[in-house]
Amino acid sequence: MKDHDSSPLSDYIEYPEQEMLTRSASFYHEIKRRHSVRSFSERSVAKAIIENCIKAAGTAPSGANHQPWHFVAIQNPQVKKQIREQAEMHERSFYEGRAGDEWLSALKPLGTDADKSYLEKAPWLIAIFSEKKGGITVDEKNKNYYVHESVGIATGFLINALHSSGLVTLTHTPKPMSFLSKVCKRGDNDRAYMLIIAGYPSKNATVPHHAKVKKSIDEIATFL
Ligand code: IYR
Repeated sequence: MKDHDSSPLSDYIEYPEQEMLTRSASFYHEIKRRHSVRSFSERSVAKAIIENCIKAAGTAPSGANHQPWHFVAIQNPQVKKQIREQAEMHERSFYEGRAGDEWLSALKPLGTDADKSYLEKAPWLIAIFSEKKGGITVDEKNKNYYVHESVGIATGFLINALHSSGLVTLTHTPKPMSFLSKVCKRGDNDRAYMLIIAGYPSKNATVPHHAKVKKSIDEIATFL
């Protein structure tokens, strides 16, 4: 490799192969218990837990390590109300026809509709923004690379961290989502990427059967 500043990979842990097998299997069993939940309890969740999960998301790999993301964690009821109102306005027009028949029939087995009461009920909404320009420090305005891919990976880390902490989540992408920039007071450089709803499930939370159908390893992977 070309000359560059570096330090030894001192925090890598090598496990015996048998342990790798059990660790990989137990990770699979843990993550298999993650479900998108649409019915939340109002029970509060400590800010420190959300902070740790966002810190975990912030360790994700990104193009040139520019970390082209920003997370706005919302627990303020007024802000949540604004988000719910705007989201429901867009969702109503989506479900009343804008989505089109094919999309609406794909959603039918999930039972979703324009009611987004969970946006006020859940203790935390985390709005994720992608940043077109940036750099290795927040005050830079250089080009960012692979922004969508990078923010997608960080979002995956965040969902995994929240699940591992013992919370349930929902990924929500109201369409259009641009109102989030305004509500969250983000500037022109930030584009709303996704909204994650996080908290405890309500007592009567359910999982649609459709959501439990996962493709088999043979269907999703090829080994050469
Ligand atoms: N944003 C809408 C619709 C929706 C779209 C997809 I693709 C989903 O997987 C789930 C819902 C909503 O939140 O209801």
